[in-house]
Amino acid sequence: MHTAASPRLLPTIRSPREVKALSAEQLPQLAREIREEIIAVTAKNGGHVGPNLGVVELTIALHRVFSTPEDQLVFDVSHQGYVHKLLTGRGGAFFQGLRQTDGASGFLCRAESPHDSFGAGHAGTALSAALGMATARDLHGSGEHVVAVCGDAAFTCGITLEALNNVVSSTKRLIVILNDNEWSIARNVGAISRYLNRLSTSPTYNKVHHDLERFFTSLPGGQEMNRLWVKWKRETKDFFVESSLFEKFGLRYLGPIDGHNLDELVKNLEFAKHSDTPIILHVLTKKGQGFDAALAHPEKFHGLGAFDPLTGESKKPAPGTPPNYQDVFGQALVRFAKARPAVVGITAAMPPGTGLNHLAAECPRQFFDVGIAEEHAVLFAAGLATKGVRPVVAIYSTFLQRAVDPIIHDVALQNLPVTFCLDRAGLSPNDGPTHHGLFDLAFLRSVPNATVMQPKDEDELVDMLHTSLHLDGPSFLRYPRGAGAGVPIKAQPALLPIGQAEVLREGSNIMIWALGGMVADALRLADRLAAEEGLSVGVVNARFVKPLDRALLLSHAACIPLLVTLEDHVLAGGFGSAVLEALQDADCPAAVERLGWPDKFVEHGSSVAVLRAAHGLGPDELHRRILDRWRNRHPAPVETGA
Ligand SMILES: Cc1ncc(C[n+]2csc(CCOP(=O)(O)OP(=O)(O)O)c2C)c(N)n1
Repeated sequence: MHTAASPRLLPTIRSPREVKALSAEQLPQLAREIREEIIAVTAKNGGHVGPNLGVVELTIALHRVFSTPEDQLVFDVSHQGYVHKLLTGRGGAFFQGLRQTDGASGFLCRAESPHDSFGAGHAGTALSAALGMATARDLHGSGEHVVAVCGDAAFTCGITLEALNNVVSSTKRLIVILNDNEWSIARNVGAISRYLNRLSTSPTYNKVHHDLERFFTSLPGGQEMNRLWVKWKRETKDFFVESSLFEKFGLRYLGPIDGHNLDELVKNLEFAKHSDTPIILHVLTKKGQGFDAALAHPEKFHGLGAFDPLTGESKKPAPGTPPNYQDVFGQALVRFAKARPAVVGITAAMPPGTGLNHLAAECPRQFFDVGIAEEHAVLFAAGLATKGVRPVVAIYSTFLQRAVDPIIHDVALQNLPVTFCLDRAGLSPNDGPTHHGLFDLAFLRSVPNATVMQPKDEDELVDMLHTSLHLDGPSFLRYPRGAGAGVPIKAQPALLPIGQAEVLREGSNIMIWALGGMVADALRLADRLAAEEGLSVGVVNARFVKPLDRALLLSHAACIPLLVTLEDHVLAGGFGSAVLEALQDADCPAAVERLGWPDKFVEHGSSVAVLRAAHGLGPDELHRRILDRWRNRHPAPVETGA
């Protein structure tokens, strides 16, 4: 805690210049204040607590040694960028509004600050982007430094390895920080993770290399001696000590480095800054450092909602809150997997987020966590499916964007029975554009053999999962983040007729074809339009985007003056587009009002309701838009005098 004798430092930091001006003795106090601020703000707003508490010293050291925005720091995922924000003029009220409307984004964002050289939210992008920047710098002949900060789980991403394969052929100057805390969201998995663990616990490896390099470069003419030493090391290959994997890719390796020791970090970064070959610094950090609750529960504190800043206890949901879609899905999958051993679940590093943690706990042999490797997850499922296994691949809508090619080329083309469960379809409001799931229909609708569906509630989700496990080809279920509608789950799931919509309410003036959770909105809109305007408004639960219930659609188009489509997806290529195409193909000139997300990236915001209202999809805006369209076509009769 700060005292009268030590005034707070954080409020005085308006740019990295002030970080550089502090004395080394003041830095631990700055680190303490940053941690206090991060805990206070995330306790209120939720966020990525553990990853940020783990990089406090690393980020301070980066800003001591490098000078943004001239130098570029590229953070992988960038969920660990809060410290960087606090040191680059985004503290105070802006940071206190983290992940809220008009507050700081939870990720780096080029539009937010010139210090954010690259925006992100998906994993594994930093090394490729940084390599592009370093190569552009070389082409321009400018001298800035480019530093990629990658977590250990980023190295489970194929893209990171593809970038690594290209480093030495692209540039001589690139600094890579491997921020190794042994955790992805869950514990990191796979052979690379085990390798890093061996590397960081080996007492002989690179301490020797590192000390010698530092010794050489401290001597007059030492750079040349160091160059010869590095050359000799390369030529003798593994003669002296085991050479690291990274050296085989042509990067100089330094480490392991204590990621909470500011002095050690600064010295190593200074050394890296002058390296004449690409270099990787293996920095060991602890997720949640400085907060006991987060240290004790790294998985929970990777990213979470509001919590008690003293105990770390999560705020309890209001009594009566229905279970989350992810848990309903996860528990239903356990039931199906127990009844049918061929059913397996696959996650790309998101066991709790997808609800597959239930399967992991109850049927571990039928559960696979493949790391942050969505493309591999889909191809792996395709291979399993060729041999009679029934894979269920659970990937958030936004992360499935990574796997479009294997969906088309490896699953759909070969018509393999793989079920895809796309959680977070719709908004992820506090996270923002990197995490909203608003594009999946546009890329799935065009895939031959695909069945694409969205349930109106959690009971129908279980029906759809059950139905998908009886299909001969690929199927895709999309459902939103958060709590279900609160309906009971039937003891026996229903097998849904493929391509058949459900008429929930008949109407003669307007028919709203709604998809997923929007069905509940449609029912409320129908009530209000009836009560306030005297209109007869029907509601259809579309259920299937592909195949669409064309017969029902055409029968409505033939006799109902206005059709409305309502979806939690961008309008371009979405459900409403499918409706228009079907009508056009049948030469049916129906009036259709399409309601969905506009053709722009939707920002982060305090809640779904706030963002919906801002983009014309709040209850009042929807009511007005439907009414405007109705009145456009049916103007009120002009009153004439006597
Ligand atoms: C393509 C993609 N898949 C999944 C995620 C979800 N995700 C966010 S952070 C994270 C783990 C990152 O671990 P690491 O890179 O080691 O960083 P740390 O959080 O441990 O600092 C995952 C899986 C993502 N952001 N992007």
